[in-house]
Amino acid sequence: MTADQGHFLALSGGVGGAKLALGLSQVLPPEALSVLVNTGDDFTHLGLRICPDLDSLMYALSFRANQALGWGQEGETWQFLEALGQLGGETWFRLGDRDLATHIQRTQWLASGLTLTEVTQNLCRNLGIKITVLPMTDDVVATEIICQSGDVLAFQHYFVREQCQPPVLNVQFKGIETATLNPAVGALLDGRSDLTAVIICPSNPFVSVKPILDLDQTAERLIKSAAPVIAVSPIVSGLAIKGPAAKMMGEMSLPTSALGVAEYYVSNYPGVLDAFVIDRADESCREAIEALGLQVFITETIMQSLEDRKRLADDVMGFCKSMRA
Ligand code: FO1
Repeated sequence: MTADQGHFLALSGGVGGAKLALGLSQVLPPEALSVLVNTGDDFTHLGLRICPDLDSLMYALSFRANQALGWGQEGETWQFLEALGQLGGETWFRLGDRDLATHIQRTQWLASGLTLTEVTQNLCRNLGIKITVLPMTDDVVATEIICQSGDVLAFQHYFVREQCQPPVLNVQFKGIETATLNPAVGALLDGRSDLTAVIICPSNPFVSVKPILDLDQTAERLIKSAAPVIAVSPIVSGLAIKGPAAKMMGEMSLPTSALGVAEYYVSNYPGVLDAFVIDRADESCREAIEALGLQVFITETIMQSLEDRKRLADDVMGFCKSMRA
């Protein structure tokens, strides 16, 4: 892609989103890509401000991500955690020695008065990341799980400490009513720059993408923006989502198929999406998704290697070119 192709904004959360964001960072010049990241999973633990989706993305972009775990850093050691356990500290949320440096440095910069955006810029610069990584807001938005028992759990307490065991009634994003969308993104979406397209990465539509779309009129800004919006399905029907997320989505009768995700976006955010990317395994859903008014693109969407990430990113660039203006 040449430098005159304008600017791309990717919306991302979790590991799936980070994979495509890495691919995009490899096929676009750094000044052509910004990634807007969910911060609803963030929480304060042991006095440290933890931002899992920002960290998954930064570690992916700087080739430090722990591929096996899906979070934290490659080649991690656990001396701190072991010592903490011996002192009777909480070890359910596993903090590796390298990962711990991120949380300590971020917490220190926040305490000195920097915004989360400024902290993220500093961390990215020191990690050698050249694209723009933006927290969705500098305010605090906390994803909370409302259990069928009536208990309300912080996301990490539900997802990691309780391992998604408590049956879920609903999810709420505390603070979202008053939080402000990152101003840098407001400029991109409100037409004050050459935004070519918005790419919704293959992240959990409910837990990772919904907080971003619900924040400060972001969905409305996307509709008003001239830039087309394309989403990559996070679910390949052939590979139903595994583990705790599947249980949670099942309990909330949320979609666990590519078609279901398309229906979720169109019914909850009418007018936001222009196109939807599905895997070849879901080719049979093409007509049903087109009937929702979406342009459908089909390719390999499963990303295991760096080559896969780059290829999908390249395909998405091609799709952006051919999307109806
Ligand atoms: N996920 C786990 O399942 N167990 C953990 O012990 C764990 C620790 C952890 C530490 C730092 C970090 O940035 C992420 C961590 N995660 C852990 C993953 C995290 O809960 C999820 O990646 C996101 O919240 C889901 O988007």
